Parts: sequence; structure tokens; C-alpha cells
Amino acid sequence: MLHEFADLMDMHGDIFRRNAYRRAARSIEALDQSIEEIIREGRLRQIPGIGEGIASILMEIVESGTSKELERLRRTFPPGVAEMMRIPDVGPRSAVKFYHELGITNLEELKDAAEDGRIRKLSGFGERSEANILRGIRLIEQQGSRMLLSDALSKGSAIVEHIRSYGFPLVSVAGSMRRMMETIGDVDILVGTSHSVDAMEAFIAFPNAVDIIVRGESKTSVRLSDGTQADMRVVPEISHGAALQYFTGSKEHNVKLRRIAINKGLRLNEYGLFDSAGVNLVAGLKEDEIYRLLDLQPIPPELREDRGEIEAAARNQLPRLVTQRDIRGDLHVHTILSDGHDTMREMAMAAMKRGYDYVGLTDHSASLRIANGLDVDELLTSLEQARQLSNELNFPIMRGAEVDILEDGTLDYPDEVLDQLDYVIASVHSRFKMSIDQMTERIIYAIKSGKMQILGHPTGRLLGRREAYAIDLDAVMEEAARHGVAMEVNGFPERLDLNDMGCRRAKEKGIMVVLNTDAHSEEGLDNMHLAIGTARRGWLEPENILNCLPYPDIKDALAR
Ligand code: DGT
Ligand code: CA
Ligand code: CA
Ligand code: ZN
Repeated sequence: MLHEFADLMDMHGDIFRRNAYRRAARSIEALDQSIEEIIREGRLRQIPGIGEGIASILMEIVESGTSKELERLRRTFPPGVAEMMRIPDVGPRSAVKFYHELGITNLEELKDAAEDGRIRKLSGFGERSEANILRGIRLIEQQGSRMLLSDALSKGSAIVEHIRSYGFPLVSVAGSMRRMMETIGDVDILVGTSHSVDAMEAFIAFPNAVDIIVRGESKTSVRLSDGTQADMRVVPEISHGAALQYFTGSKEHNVKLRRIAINKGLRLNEYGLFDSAGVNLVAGLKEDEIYRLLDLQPIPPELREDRGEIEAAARNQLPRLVTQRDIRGDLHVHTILSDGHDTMREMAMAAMKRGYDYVGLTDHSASLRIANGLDVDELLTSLEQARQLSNELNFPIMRGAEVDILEDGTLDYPDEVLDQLDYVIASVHSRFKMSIDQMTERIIYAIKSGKMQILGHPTGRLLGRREAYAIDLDAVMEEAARHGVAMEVNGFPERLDLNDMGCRRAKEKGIMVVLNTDAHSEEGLDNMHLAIGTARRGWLEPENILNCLPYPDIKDALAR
């Protein structure tokens, strides 16, 4: 809600208050204690960035579920005006300008205006920005109103926590979120209880639920303040496992599973696995039990896409999917030296705190000026500092760099500098619009240099913002296999690049994969679960993943 405040203040040009609310929102996100508890203990004002005004708004929200001031601000613009800000090139100031000067109140009208050439006539806009706006709208249309997995997961866990706090222990997320799909249509929540009415009450009381779409005995849907839909289903405890199976999907997976049940003379639905008469419940409480009774290994949610998982489970040949416990370190980490927010020391200590055996620091190379890339001297100085820090903390810090692959495929540091690094992540950050042949050749040229160990975010896509560049990924992977170059799964929420299918192709080709966060702050390290989810969807096992190696094996492997 504080972020929403900040957006609205931005639209009013109130930069000072916007910054204050944004800062307060970030401090609260970083807490490991709930804000309710902190208020109860009277420690609200001790949180950095929370002054008197914001403190009283927070208390009002916690008490009443909403803020009068926020509701007033929401009414100052039609809701579609904020939605225009989903277009990458449209900030609050532009959105408000479209509204005031052209009377545009939503995306639809903005599209019409851009197509009619009315945007280019506004001061500060031209044909180019008009074309960019149209391209942005098309991307949004393609993506529909789907949200990033990371956003959905935080909304989902907030709802789960809220409902649990009302005394319902059996609450889970289901649907595409549980399968860790890269984008999510709506949030699905499942509760196992015989007190359906009370559970629905708890759901509707979720502070961020602003609208009830449908309200029934077994299903209720609400709209959250940012437009997201959340569905909640309630089943009796005894059916919780069956309902979890059913509402996790995918639909294709479920269709096949139901057919298997029928062939065994059983019946499967969201209330359980029944005998053929549909009378006697054979299983329902535990999801795993349902798979077992169908003579299948329990299938992890991330695999449930009808991509061969049911056949593999029948043969007892499901992969042993990677988990967080298998990950020994993060190899793509930025610091304050380039465009990160925290120091080498802070990032190293944050990695230690997360139980890793090592960390790899990889700031940007010189040509990436917008990210304050390091020149050779700065890089060499930082290597020495990292070595000392590693000794001091008694924690292995591997010294890498995220080196640009320049337009002609050369790497952005001289060979003798690259040789001093423990490893190199090479990435494309410029000139995305080459032809498929040029881009493929550019990256293959870099791989052939023999100076890079990892290809960073291999396709360059940004979910909802930028398409992958044109690239022949098979050709790139074949060259990578020949040169022992690993492919990154970048866990930055908008990237998830390689994607699930890319992981599976890498595995088939015998290429190692690295799961990284591309963290630009301490909290950024917590995005590892997104990379892991993507890898699991791609059937990856620890043996396919470079950073499942302990230290010093990882160092040897990178050196080889
Ligand atoms: P989303 O929300 O578009 O990201 O994708 P899902 O998979 O979360 O889809 P959703 O929210 O429509 O439904 C959640 C799950 O419920 C879905 O994965 C499978 C199950 N489900 C929904 N409708 C049907 C249906 O008509 N038949 C079957 N077998 N399952 C369904
Ligand atoms: Ca869903
Ligand atoms: Ca749904
Ligand atoms: Zn990068």
C-alpha cells in the first residue's frame, strides 16, 4: 500500500513525499518481523524512514485494513491512468499528461491516440516515443494481464499468512504459482477446513482485497488493489490433498491423470480418489497418496505440464530435481563498485548468512557506462580487495566479472586481464536488434575466445518489457558444449533466462547450467528460488548444475 501511495504521489508531482513513502515501503519489506508485531511492541518509529505521518497511516492500515488518505488519492485519477504506467516508457508524469491534455483515461484510449498520431503532437514527445508506446502496448497485450511469478508469490504468501492468522492451518497456494510458471494469470489459494464460511470471511478481510468478484460457499474471488484477481477454494480437510492436486493443474496434466484413474477403475476429482461407483473415498488428504495409488511416483508441481512427467513417473524415472539445499553459492552478484547497492563485504556476508559455501562477485565491465562498469585499474584493485576480504572473513570469494560481449563478439577486457579472474560471465547488454545470424555469430565468437566460463542471461528477454533477441540457441549451445561453457539461469524476476525449455535443452545437450540471482543488493540474493523453480521446470538435477559443486571443486571446474 505504501508503494501505491508512492505511485499516486508521483502522479501528483509530489516527489518529496513519493521518496519518503518509497523508502518506508522498502524498509518494511526488509524487516524479518511483521509490522503488526512491531506496532504492538511500540517500535514503529525505530524503523529507518518511518516518521510520524507514515507511522499513523500504518497504524490505521493495520487496524482498519485501509487508509482514508489512500482511498482519497485513488479517486483523484481514473484507475486506467495508473495502468498506463505499465508501458516501459510511460512514467507517472507522461500518464498524467495524457490524461490532462488529451483526456486519455486508459490503455485502450492511449493506443487509439498513438495510432492516430496524437501523441507526437504533445510537447516532449515525437514519432519515436509514439512508436515506443505502441510497441509497449503490444507487449502488454501479448502478456495479457499476467504478472511476474515473483510478484504473484509475494501476494500469495501474504494471503496465506493472513488466512493462517485466523486459525486455519491447512492453507496452500495452488495453480500456476505452485508450478512456478514464469508469469501468472491469477493467484489461487486453497484452504482445507469444514468452517467454509469463516474461511471466506477471513479471505475477504485481507487488507488489500478491494473488491469481491464472486462469493460462494466453495469458491470466492476478490480483486486486489492493483487489479490482480485472487481465487480461494475451500474443501473439507479430508479432501485437501485431492483439491491441491486438482487446483495445481496444469489442466493437461490433470486430464491425463484422470484418464489413468478411469483405466484403473477409479474416479478422480477435487474431492478425492474414489472407487468406480464414486462412493468410497480411497485417498484425499495427502496429494502424494493419490499419485501412489495410481502407480505413479509423486510428481513435483513444477513438472506437471504433460511434458512426459506422467510417463516418467510410471517408469519410476522422475528426475531428482534440484532444491535450495543443493545450491552451494551464487555466482552472479553486483556490488556498489558497479551498479549494486551494497559493498563487497555486505554482499559476501549476506551470502554467508544464507548458508552458502562461497560467493562469486561479478561487477560490470567498462563499456557498460550506464551501470558504472569497472575499467581495468578499478577491476584489478577490486580483485586485491576481494582477496583480502576473503581471508579476513574466512569465506571463499571467487573473483569474476560480468563482461560485455561487444558488438563484434570480442570481450570487454583484454585477455591478460581476463586471465587474472577466477571466471567470466559474458553477457550481451547492447545492440539487441541484430539479425539472428549476426547475433548467433557474435555470441559464438565470444565462446570461441576460450576466455568465458558462463553465458549470462542467454536470450536477453525481459518479461513484459523486451522480447528475447533473435538467436539460434541450439547453435550457441552446441558451441558452448564444445568449449565447456555453462549457461546461466538468471533469477532476476524479469529475466528467468534461460527459461524452463532452455534448461531442458541444455540438459539434453550435456551442458552445465548455473543458477544465479544477478543480485544488485543483499535482498537480491533471495531470488535464488526463482532460478531454482525455472530449473526444476526444466527437469534439472544437481549434477546438471555447476554451483551445486562444493568449494574448491567449483573453482577447479571453472578453471578447467
Ligand atoms: P494461470 O492462472 O493462467 O496462470 O494458470 P492456472 O494454471 O493457475 O489456471 P487457473 O487459475 O485457471 O486454474 C487453476 C488450476 O485449476 C488449473 O491449473 C487446473 C485447475 N482447473 C481449472 N479449471 C479446470 C478445468 O476446467 N479442468 C481441469 N481438469 N482442471 C481445471
Ligand atoms: Ca491461477
Ligand atoms: Ca484461478
Ligand atoms: Zn547482465
